[in-house]
Amino acid sequence: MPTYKLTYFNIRGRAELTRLVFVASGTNYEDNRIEREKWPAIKESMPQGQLPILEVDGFVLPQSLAIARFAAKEVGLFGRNNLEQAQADVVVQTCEDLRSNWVTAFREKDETKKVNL
Ligand SMILES: N[C@@H](CCC(=O)N[C@@H](CS)C(=O)NCC(=O)O)C(=O)O
Repeated sequence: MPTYKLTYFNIRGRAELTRLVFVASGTNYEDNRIEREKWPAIKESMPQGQLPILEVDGFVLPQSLAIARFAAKEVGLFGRNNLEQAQADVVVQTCEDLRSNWVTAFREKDETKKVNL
């Protein structure tokens, strides 16, 4: 089994789906949480200047949805045929829609608009 190190900020955000994949499958991984004040010092060393990244035996993968899909494949949660894999993709995409909508609501200052989002 490879070693997995997931690096993200100390929030759920774009890393939570991959964390859930690892935890649900009982897979050992390092949950490396970066505090915001330390981010500027390491940003330039990230492949796309953003988080999350997943290190797999030292190989660095960026992009949260690619990471989540990869992790699910690694641990056997990505389906046994094309239809099951499409269902897994539906879960990935739905989680991303929920995350994105939550961020929009979180940032909305107008309480009336926030309720109706
Ligand atoms: N498409 C990328 C977006 C990554 C992204 O926007 N990461 C944000 C945190 S959610 C980030 O690294 N922000 C800090 C920065 O851009 O300096 C993904 O899904 O991983």
